[in-house]
Amino acid sequence: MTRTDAPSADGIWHHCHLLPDGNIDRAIRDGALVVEAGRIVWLGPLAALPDGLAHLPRHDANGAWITPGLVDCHTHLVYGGQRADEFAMRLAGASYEDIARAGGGIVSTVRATREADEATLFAQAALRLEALLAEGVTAIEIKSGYGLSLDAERKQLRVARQLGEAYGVSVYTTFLGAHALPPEYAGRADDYIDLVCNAMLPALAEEKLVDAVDAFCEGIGFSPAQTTRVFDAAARYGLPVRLHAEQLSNLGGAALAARHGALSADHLEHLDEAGVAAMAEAGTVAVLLPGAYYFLRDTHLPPLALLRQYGVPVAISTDHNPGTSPTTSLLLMMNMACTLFRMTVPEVLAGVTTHAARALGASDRHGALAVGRSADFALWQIASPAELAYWFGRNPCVGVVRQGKVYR
Ligand code: DI6
Ligand code: FE
Repeated sequence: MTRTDAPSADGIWHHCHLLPDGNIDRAIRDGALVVEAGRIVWLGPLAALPDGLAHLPRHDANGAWITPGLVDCHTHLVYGGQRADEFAMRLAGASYEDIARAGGGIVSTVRATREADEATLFAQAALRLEALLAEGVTAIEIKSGYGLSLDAERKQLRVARQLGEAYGVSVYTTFLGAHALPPEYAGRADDYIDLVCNAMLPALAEEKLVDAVDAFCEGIGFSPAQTTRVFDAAARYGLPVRLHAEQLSNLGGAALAARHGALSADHLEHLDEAGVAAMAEAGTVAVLLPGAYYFLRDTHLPPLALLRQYGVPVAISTDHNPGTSPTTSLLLMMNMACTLFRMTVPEVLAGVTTHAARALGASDRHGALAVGRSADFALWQIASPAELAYWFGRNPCVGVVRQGKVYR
């Protein structure tokens, strides 16, 4: 259902339990949530509902738990084609790096993305987005990085904006021009970084298509020096930065990101203590991506104990992309963060709400139910919030409200 046909959520949501900020200790049993003009105007125990609001129409939540809409803070949702054959090659013995060096991997998705028109990209991404939205996602980050030319990056970012409009979901765009070296720049990575910094970013920022800037700092991606140039360019346009760091090796990317005041450093399987300390100091969120860890059959765990010890906020996301994490289930990522990364239920609940919102620089808009905010929430047929991390491959979401409209 797109935004134009969705009914209004205005009124009193009752016969429900509320989990206002993902923290089970602050749950409100037998609660009520009041929406007026698409915004939350009151929440609390039903018994305390102010008389002045009691006349509003009622929505019976049938005993559901209501949580803030989930936030998927790291995705590459818009691209052409898919890479199932590459998955088969990896199963037959080729490594992700082997495939990338042989011109497959990211670059094959770049070819398919360049060939697709906006309508095709929209239609393909919309199916994936619908799956995420059916699990209560109300805010999502979408990166470019499969175009790698000004026109093709623009096309991806425009489609990301169009998805936000059509579905009434809050889309945060990230320019990831420094994702991979396009074939026409083979052997000339610094020249490509010039293009990213001096042509692509200025144009796309001017067109208001960019909310944040990211890079892939890795042996098969870009060096710390090249990443620094991208971050300096982002600063010239007043744009926040994030970084794919320490996924396959440790290049000190997380500390580099922290020095630039990054919103987040993401992946982090090879993060060391110096990187953790730098992130804690800068307030940079650690975005962990169990889907990529699982799909690459990685065995090098991100340093959860150190992240806890230093108090670094940890977010969880799908990293939806065709190469390393073709999942459309944030709930499954919550379960996998528990089983694979040994995170706790309270940690993963925060990881898809408050901490994920912070990774987007949008803590004041997403990740919590609060008076004055846009009505973005999900209804779940569950007896305990732990069920959100418990089931895998089963979706207990029974209703979604996005931007004040009821979707299901
Ligand atoms: N890390 C990832 O996991 C994705 N991008 C990145 O920088 C993978 C992208 C792909 O293989 O298409
Ligand atoms: Fe990614």
